[in-house]
Amino acid sequence: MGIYANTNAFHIDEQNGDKSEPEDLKPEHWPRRTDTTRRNLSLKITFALLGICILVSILSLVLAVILVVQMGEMKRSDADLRMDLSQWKNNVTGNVEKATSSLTEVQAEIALLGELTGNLEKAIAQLSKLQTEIPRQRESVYSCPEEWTKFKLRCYNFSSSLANWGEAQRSCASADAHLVVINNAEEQGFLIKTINVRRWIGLSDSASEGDWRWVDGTDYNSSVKFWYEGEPNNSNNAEHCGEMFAEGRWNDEPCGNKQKWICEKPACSSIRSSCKMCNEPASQC
Ligand code: 2F8
Ligand code: CA
Repeated sequence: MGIYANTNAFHIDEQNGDKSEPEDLKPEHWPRRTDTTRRNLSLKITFALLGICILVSILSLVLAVILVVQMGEMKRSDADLRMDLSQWKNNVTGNVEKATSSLTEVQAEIALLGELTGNLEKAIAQLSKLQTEIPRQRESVYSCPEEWTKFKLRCYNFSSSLANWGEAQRSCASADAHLVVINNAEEQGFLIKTINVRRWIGLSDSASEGDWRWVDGTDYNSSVKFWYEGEPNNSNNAEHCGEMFAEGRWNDEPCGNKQKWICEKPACSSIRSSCKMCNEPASQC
């Protein structure tokens, strides 16, 4: 301001036509004027520097505060992260331990299951054996009286005397039996192997010609038949009783003929009481 003021003063003087220099610009005043200017400049620079220093200090302080705050936050975040990591580690460790424990349990269960499967297989094998053994054992506990032959669970008697069909049937009945009733091929096979002469069997159509009936009520129509070829032929309209030829097949024959016969009755169990069925004394059941 002082410099410009002085310059203005110089111009004013010039306008006024006064060509003389201002007093303070005269050489004798030069040193004094330079010192002031310098002092002013120094002061300005000093103030400027001071301002800059203050500004820098404030900025530094602000930056320091920000840094401190941020470091604090970072420290907190770091602590939080460490805590989270620690918890996560604990969780993972816990889960791994649980999984390991579960795996061990499952492995033990698998081993047990394997053992049980083995035992079950053994039991099934034993059961299978028993299934084949039971019928044999069951059959072994059934027995027949003397002079009777056992086949499956039945007893058979092959007479040595001769009689007509009616007498033969009554003879069987006196021994709690009946003339043989043939129910299947196995039984037929057994009889064929046993006999060597013709014998009466428990079949007749005495009540009505052609209406064949088994003595125990077994249904004739639905059961197996082993008639000889061309039989029954009711030869001479006089054949109403069934016989078994020596070779095994059946024939109708006059009921009055005298010949051997076959009786049949159930076998008796030595375990379960079948006295009524077998009609034997209790002591023998
Ligand atoms: O004993 C009667 C019997 O005689 C013959 O068989 C041996 C007859 N067979 C034929 O005629 C083919 C039976 O029908 C008859 O019952
Ligand atoms: Ca005949």
